[in-house]
Amino acid sequence: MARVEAEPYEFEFDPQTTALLMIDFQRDFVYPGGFGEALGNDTSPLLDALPPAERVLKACREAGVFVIHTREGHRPDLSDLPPAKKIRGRGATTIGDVGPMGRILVRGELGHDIVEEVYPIDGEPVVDKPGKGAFYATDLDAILKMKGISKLVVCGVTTEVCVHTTVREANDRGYDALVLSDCVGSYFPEFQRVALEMIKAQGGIFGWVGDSERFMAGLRAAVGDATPAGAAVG
Ligand code: TIU
Repeated sequence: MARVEAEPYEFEFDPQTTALLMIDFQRDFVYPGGFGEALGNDTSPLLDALPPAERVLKACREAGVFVIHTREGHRPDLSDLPPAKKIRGRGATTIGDVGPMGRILVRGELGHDIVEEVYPIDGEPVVDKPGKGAFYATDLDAILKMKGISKLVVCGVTTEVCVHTTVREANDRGYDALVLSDCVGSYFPEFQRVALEMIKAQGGIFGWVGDSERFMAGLRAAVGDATPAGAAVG
């Protein structure tokens, strides 16, 4: 059993029944030219979450922790895009329109795909989701159940939107989630702070908050430092 210092209290997990959930690290959110910028945001704060998330991803791969990625986006014919989502914001450029990285938030386009720093490797499922939450209209719950997963460690963007929605959905389905504060990013510093406060308030009303260093220290203590890079444990 691994133990991680976290708030509101220690997060305990068995690496064999825990998944690392990498939420929506897509060019459309992280880089200029995508959906994030089309909504009027400066995307640069999201880049700060990438280096620690990359370190956590590497540590989990080396420890044999199951890794799963998500992407928010829609079918090229936009048949799964609610009209309300298409027109929300009254922007000049909206989902499905052509941007500098292809059609915005459309599956198969460059901007929709995951940034290279945390790109999935073989054996790591990628869940394509039409909504903010990763459980809505996806097979994420089925995959986690098949793998016997009961705990989630969460990285991704953005903190108060897709990360929050997914952690709330996970909580209602009986999963324990640890959100790593330096591995999640928001366009708004105030939302980043408050979103993390909300998760851990009221005794951890829908999860735990830790950080990459404390998580990796707990993981190392549980699986040992001797694990050769790339080797699966157990
Ligand atoms: N706009 C914003 O903050 N986020 C999203 O639209 N999607 C995700 O958070 N992935």
